[in-house]
Amino acid sequence: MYKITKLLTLIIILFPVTSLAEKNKFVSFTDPWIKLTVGNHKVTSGYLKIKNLSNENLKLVSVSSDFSEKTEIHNMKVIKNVMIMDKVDSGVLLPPNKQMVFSPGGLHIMFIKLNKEIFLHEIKNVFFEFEKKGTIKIPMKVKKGMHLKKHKH
Ligand SMILES: [Cu+2]
Repeated sequence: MYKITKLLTLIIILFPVTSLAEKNKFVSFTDPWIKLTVGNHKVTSGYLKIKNLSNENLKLVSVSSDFSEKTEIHNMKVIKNVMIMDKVDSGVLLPPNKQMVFSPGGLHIMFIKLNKEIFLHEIKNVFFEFEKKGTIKIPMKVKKGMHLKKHKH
């Protein structure tokens, strides 16, 4: 009996995130992927397209994962002909029916201090938190990335 109670507690704790992810109708996600790390780099980035399917403004406030110590939303900007990364602290606003594109050379998800090795074609769960809407779990696939010139880490 004790074991069953424990299991039920676990199910109740895990349920909110997964149920929201499966029943989510306010956003759609296209081609979510994570760049395969080179050598023993402890930092990598993730990309995808997120479309707002609702008729109200959405705001992506944070992203998290269980394979990195920190996960941040970054943007690239050019200063004196050199592309640098800029942390986005205020979240990303997504108007109705619009799409936000996370792509190499632009907006991206930064996984910092990886706590385990990631492998090619592996699927990693990443959690996207939307203001007033909650958190959605997105499976992201590990792929080989193209090398970008002038990309400073
Ligand atoms: Cu970055």
